Amino acid sequence: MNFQELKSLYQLPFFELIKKAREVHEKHWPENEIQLCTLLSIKTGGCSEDCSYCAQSARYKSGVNAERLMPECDILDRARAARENGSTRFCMGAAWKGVRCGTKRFEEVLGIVKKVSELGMEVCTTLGELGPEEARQLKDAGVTAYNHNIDTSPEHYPNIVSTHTFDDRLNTIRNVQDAGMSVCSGGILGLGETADDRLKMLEVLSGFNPPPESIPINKLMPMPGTPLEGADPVDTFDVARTIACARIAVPGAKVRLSAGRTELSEEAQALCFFAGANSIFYGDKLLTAANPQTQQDLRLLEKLGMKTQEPNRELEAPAKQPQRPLSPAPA
Ligand code: SAM
Ligand code: DTB
Ligand code: SF4
Repeated sequence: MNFQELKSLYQLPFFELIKKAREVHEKHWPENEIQLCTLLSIKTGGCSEDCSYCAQSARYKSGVNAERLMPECDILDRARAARENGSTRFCMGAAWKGVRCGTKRFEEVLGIVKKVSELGMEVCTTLGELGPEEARQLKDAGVTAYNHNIDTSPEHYPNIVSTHTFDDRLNTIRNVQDAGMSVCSGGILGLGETADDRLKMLEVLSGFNPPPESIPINKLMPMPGTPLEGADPVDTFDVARTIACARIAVPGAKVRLSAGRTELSEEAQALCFFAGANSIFYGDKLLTAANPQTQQDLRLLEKLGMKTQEPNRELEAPAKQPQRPLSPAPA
């Protein structure tokens, strides 16, 4: 879906936009289900990159200390606990610029992925940049989806990060797709971007071929010590509008209402679900930041009469579609 189409949607009166998104949602996702994903930071802090929203960058005094890769047995304990709590997807995040074949840490991660994948949940990793061979090896080890966010528009990206480029992000995403993993890619609202930046981000995401399997929409959690600690909060209606546009632009994707739910009321979250979000991070902690308590989330889903989704153990990457470019051709 191109920028102009997205802009016409975004500018509709709120209820018209939500109504359109709901129609798409009910057609593609009639089950009234929410996917529960558990996140675990397997390697926290000390990252070489300068993403200005991130508490894990070594450049900012955020109070998050650099840690080593968690031991495999501890990660497996957390993965088992996530499964027992009803999570159907386990996502392991590492504060690295990227990973390289043949290094000790990559071999360790491959071993961890193999074990976690035996538990029967969808296995997602987010480890930074990947080349083609790293992507193949992760896929062979059992990764079903790889999270790599484009975060904002190509134009705004250099204002947020200087240590890698938007094209670097797209290259990794291409390598993930070529290896046959599903792509989980989305962004953050609240980085000082305009509404147009959000729509340009969605234009890029909707141009992926195959389309992203999931689209996380994060609301910036302003982390003390980061350049964005004082950023203005995003209006809830803008969050809902962005989710609605994502739902319409990529109907088959899980749209994940991701970071920032602690700052959204139950009513605001219900609005986001109605607008097309059908997945959440579940568990008291994201990577370093807080998330709603699990009991609170279960109560909310019960109040809304929503079911939790069964795991898709055979998760296949969405099929490639004929003749669609990775990113849209310039107008
Ligand atoms: N290092 C890897 C990378 O950059 O892809 C993986 C971890 S990184 C923390 C994953 C994503 O978390 C980022 O792309 C960003 O979208 C999101 N994120 C990080 N800090 C955030 C914050 N303070 N508020 C909202 N989202 C955040
Ligand atoms: C995503 O889009 N959001 C998650 C996950 N992918 C890895 C991370 C959110 C991080 C929030 C800030 C923190 O916990 O430090
Ligand atoms: Fe590092 Fe990822 Fe944080 Fe950027 S978002 S500083 S790459 S952990």
